[in-house]
Amino acid sequence: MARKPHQYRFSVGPWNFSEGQDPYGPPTRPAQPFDWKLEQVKRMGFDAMMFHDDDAVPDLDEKKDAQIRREARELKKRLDDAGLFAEIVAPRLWFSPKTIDGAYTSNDPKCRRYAIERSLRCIDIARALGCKLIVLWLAREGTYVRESKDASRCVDYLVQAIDKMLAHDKSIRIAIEPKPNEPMDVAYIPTIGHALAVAQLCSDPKRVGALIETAHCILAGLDPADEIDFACRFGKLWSIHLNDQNGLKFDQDKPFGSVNLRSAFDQVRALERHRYGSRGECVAFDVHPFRTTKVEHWSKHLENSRRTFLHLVEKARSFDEAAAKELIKDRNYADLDQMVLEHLMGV
Ligand code: XUL
Ligand code: MN
Repeated sequence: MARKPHQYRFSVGPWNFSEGQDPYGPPTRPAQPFDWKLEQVKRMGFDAMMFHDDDAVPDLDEKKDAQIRREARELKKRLDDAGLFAEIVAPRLWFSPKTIDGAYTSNDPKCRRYAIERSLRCIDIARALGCKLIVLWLAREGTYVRESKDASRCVDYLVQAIDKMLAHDKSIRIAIEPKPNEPMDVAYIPTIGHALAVAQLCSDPKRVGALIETAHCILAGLDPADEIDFACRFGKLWSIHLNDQNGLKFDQDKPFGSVNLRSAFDQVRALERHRYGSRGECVAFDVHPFRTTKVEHWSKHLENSRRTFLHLVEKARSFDEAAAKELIKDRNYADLDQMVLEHLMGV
């Protein structure tokens, strides 16, 4: 019997309304306050927002715990009033002078301690926001100079940090967002396989899973749809950042499907196969406006990514699985290949 199709919920981060600066030039759009972003998210009809800890409580390193909690509770109220919820909170462990040589894996014990303390405060913020999912993008855990660190010891540092977080709040789950490079030359957790292997060493492996980002998989030379299938097979895909990436260069965060529509279809098909979203998971688009984007088109990349996604959900649901099965039985992959192309072209 066919299963009832489920609805998706969509999430977006304040950083997805970026201003267009790059390493070679200044912003091309004027910075907007958080309330403007909240208004956009509401207007677009998204369901949730993602936060870095300091998106929720700016300059939190300068603030006392009570003030941090108070500001987080005020934000929760604004989200409630807007009919939104916080999907994830992620510690920003790449900005402080204390994370120049890495956060959890810094060679300096004082800096490692800072990274852990900051992560525990991030969990306190998540708690005040009513959010149970902490995301770890391990931006600076890796090397520029191979001989500067011991990669095996760094696994222990990562596990120790995650264990402290798990012990701090028994109700949270942690989703590791792998990325193979940028800002580091070589990162310690480049793929979902690495993330899930680290999860197994933690004190409560059931509470450590993954967040997959399309562009990060492509940068690792991997197929994002296969990464999704792999994580889902372990029941470990707890959030997703759909976007696109044109080959091996800087992290582009292009609109979903903008480079490779077929790969986008395969990613949606993998999500559908595993009923991603039916257990409360959100679909997020970690996309940025092109630098050329005018102020009046500022949210287009998000709305367009969702449009493409929803069209591809229809394409996945209307794909002739029985015909595909016959072709597979006959090892006629040539016609299977063409069938996919014609389905996407609508011919
Ligand atoms: C970096 C990236 C981050 C994380 C959140 O490439 O994707 O925005 O998603 O920290
Ligand atoms: Mn991301």
